[in-house]
Amino acid sequence: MTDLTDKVAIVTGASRGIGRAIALLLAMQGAKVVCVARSADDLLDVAHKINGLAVPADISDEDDAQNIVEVALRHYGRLDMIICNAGVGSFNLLENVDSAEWDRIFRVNVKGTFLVCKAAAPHFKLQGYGHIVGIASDVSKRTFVTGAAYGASKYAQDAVLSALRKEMRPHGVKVSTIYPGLVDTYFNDSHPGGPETEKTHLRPIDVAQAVRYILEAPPHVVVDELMLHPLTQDY
Ligand code: NJP
Repeated sequence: MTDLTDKVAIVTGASRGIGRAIALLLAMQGAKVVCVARSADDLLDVAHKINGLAVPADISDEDDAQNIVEVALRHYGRLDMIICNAGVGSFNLLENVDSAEWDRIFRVNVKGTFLVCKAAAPHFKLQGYGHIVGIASDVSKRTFVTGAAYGASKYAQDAVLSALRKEMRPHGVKVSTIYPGLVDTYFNDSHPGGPETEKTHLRPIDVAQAVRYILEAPPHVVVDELMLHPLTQDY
């Protein structure tokens, strides 16, 4: 088993939803967490709770992405893992998808994941270990009506992570991808915690527990992919 005590983890999208739950759970295991999101206020709140570091940043900006890794290394002197969780989405029939909205979704989900991985890869390679966990989606592997833009971005994000897994394995670096079904978060302007989502959605902590399981795997084991759904979800 890999002990997370004093390991340094970057969590993107840590200000709310799944990323927040991951940051809190990793900190409970003794990890030092670098919390990333654009909105400083929510981020500071999470970082304060876990005595972690808040780094307000837009992952789709290359300078920001490089800076996240540099700040983590400068502040803690090491970097062990990155959870590429930040993502956005909206759902519309293809003919109604605004091209600016298409660009926004791809900029965060695909380019953002690419840029954060690009910033971390040389460091992980050099040290000969490291772990990147990407939060993709069950719709990285299936299509649905109104899902052309979001689904395409999640297929592309999955391809980025899958290629990187093959590039990094010879260097001792793990890349894992999680594919959750519906999760009760603020995603696409949702309001979590309603009585109707209790049975229909996973909780953010369910995904965080999957991240913990993957990170705690023994050094010789890599969990390539992990899919989880609420039991009631039809897919
Ligand atoms: O969404 P939400 P989730 N740079 O909206 C941040 C995937 N997923 O937790 O920047 C940096 O509660 C944002 O903060 P802010 C989904 O695709 C979800 O559900 O201030 N950070 C916030 O902290 C995504 O990859 C479901 O707006 C950026 C966080 O991201 C991941 O789960 C199902 C950013 C989003 O929190 C987490 O989403 C599924 C940027 N450019 C996959 N843009 C689901 N909820 O049902 C956003 O299969 N953030």
